[in-house]
Amino acid sequence: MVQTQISGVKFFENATKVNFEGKKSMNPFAFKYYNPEEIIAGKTMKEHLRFSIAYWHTFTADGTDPFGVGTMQRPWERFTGMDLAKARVEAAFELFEILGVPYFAFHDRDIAPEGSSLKETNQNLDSIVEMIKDHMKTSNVKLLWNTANMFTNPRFVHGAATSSNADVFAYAAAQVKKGLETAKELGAENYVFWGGREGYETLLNTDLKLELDNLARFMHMAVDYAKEIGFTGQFLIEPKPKEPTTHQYDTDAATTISFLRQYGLDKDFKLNLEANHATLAGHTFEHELSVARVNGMLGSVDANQGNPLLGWDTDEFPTDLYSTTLAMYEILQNGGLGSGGLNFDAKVRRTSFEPEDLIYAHIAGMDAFARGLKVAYKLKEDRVFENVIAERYRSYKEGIGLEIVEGRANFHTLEQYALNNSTIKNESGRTEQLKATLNQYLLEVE
Ligand code: XLS
Ligand code: NI
Ligand code: NI
Repeated sequence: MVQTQISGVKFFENATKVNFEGKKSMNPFAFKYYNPEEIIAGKTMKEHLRFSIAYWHTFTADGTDPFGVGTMQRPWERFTGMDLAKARVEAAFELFEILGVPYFAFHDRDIAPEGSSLKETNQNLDSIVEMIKDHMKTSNVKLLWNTANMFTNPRFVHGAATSSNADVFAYAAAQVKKGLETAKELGAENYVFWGGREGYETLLNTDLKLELDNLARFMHMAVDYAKEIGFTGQFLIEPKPKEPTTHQYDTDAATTISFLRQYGLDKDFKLNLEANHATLAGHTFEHELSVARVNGMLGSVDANQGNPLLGWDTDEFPTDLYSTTLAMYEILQNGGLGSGGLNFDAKVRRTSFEPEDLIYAHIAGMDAFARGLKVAYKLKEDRVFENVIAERYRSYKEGIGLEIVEGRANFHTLEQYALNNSTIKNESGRTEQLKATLNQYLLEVE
C-alpha cells in the first residue's frame, strides 16, 4: 500500500486489495466476475478489458450539481492548493492499487490547479506530473490517455479551437502543446480530444465554415507537434452531441469520421466512444462502436451509462449487462481495443458520498464488463449472430446478388433482372427470437 507523504496516513483507511471471489461471494469488497488472470481466447481478462480510472470523477469532483454544493466525503479534500493536488495523487495511486486497475486518465486541470498566468499554470502541472511519474515507477499503473480541459475556464466561453477569438485559439494551442509534452513524459498510450465547447449556440452569430476549418487546422498542428517531439500514442476524438453547446461539432461517430476524412485527418485519429454520449445522440452504445469499427476507427471507450429517463450526461457507472455484453461483442469483433481501454468516465451518484462508494462503484463496473466479455466471447464462439447474419444476406453470395457486390451489375442489368423476376419473397428478421437467445446466454454462460 502506498503511504501518503502528505498526511502520513492512508486515505482509503479500511480498504485492502480487492480480490476475485467468484459469483457466490457476498463480500462487497470482492470481484464476482472480474478475474484478472483468467484466460479467455489466449488473453487474460485484464488484457482484454484494460480498465482505466478517470481522475476527474473519482479524485477531483465533489458532487456539486446545479441545485446544490458538493456532498462527497473525500479525506484528501482537507488540503488546499498544490497540497491538495499532491494529496489527490496519493489517493489515486492508493485506489489504483486497491482495485488492481492497470490504467488511469486525466485532464490537465484535474491534476493541478491553474496559476495566475499560463507560465505558472504550467509550472504547477510540471511538479504534479513529476510526482505522478515517480508513483508510476513504483506501481504497475500506466496512463491510458490525457487531455486538455478547454471548457471550464471562462476564456473558453466561445470555444477553444473553434472560438471566434484568435487569442483563445492560440491559448488552446499552447495548452495542447503542453498536453502532448505531458503525454510523452508519462508514456501515455493515447491522447484524447473531447471538444467540450467546440460547437455553437446560434447560426445568427456563427461562421460555421471557419470554425470547422479552424478545428481541423488545430488538429493538424497537434499531429505535427506530436511527430516533432516523438509522441507516438494514438490520437482520439471523443464524440458527444448537444452538451454543453447546442450543436456540438463532433456529434457522433459518423459525423466525426466524416469530419476527419474531409480534412485528411482520418489516418491520424481514431475515436473514443462513450456510452452515455451515444445514447444522448439517439444511438445505442453498440451502434457507435460498430460504426467506428466498420470504418477502422474504434480506438477506445469511455465506459459508463446514461439514465434513460434523463436527457443529459449522467455518467453513471456501467451496470447494464445488455449494454456491456453488446459493447464487448463489438470490441471482440474489432480484435480488441489496441492501445485503447475501458475508461470509467463515470461518477458515483451524489447520494453515494462515502469514500468506499468509489470502490463499490468500480467493482460494479468491472464486474459488469467482465460478465459482458464472457457472454460476448461465447456468443462469438458459437457464431450465434454470425450464422444468422450470414444466412440473412445469403442472396448476395450467388446470382444477381453476387453480381452486385462484385461490381458487375448496373441499372440496365438490374432492370432486366427485376422485369423477369415476378415474385419477391422476404423472410422474417427474427428480432424477438434473437433477443431471447441473448437472454439465455446472459443467464446461462459459465
Ligand atoms: C464529457 C466527456 C469528458 C471527456 C474528456 O462529457 O466525457 O469527460 O471524456 O474530456
Ligand atoms: Ni468521456
Ligand atoms: Ni461524458
